[in-house]
Amino acid sequence: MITLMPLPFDKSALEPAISAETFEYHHGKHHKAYVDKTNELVAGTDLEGKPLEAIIAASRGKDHKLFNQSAQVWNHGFYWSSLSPEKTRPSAELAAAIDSAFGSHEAMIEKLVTEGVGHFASGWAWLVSKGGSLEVISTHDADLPGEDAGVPLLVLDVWEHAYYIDRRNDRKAYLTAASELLNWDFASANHGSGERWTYPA
Ligand code: MN3
Repeated sequence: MITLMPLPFDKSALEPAISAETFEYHHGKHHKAYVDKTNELVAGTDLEGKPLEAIIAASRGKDHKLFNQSAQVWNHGFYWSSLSPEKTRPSAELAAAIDSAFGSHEAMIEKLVTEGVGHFASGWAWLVSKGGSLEVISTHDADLPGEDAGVPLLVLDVWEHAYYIDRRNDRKAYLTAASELLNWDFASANHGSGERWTYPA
């Protein structure tokens, strides 16, 4: 069984940037629905009981319905982990990589927000570590960076359900506020390990 990963903070911990009501829907309804649907789709198949990453890998490019649901489970777990009410800073190694790739921390944040604002329709804006450097990329709908796209360090959800309650159609206001809540301890751990985060079993 794939489980609904608990939020790593209280649902009101990121107010006013992201409201408790947004998390009630986004985690309690949207994320939960992706979990329930994934379990429903793998029930009775040889993917039942397999780790989420195995389900995503097996369905990518083959079973769109299962890929979309299972990838969304992973993406949301990664997104909750990418946010923090604490003031965090990149590790020295990650800070150096950010300066080298983007010029400054502020320029990297601007690139991430711009990528999210410019992304057409639903998707995700990612900071990834690829081939010894860092990149900002976006993916459509439920898609997540494949093995050839590097190791994800952080993500921001740019689906409307991430911000419509708080910001209506103002995606930029949401992304700007969320960019100040990024969990740099999480990003630094992903950067340091060089391994892809795994969804909690
Ligand atoms: Mn979402």
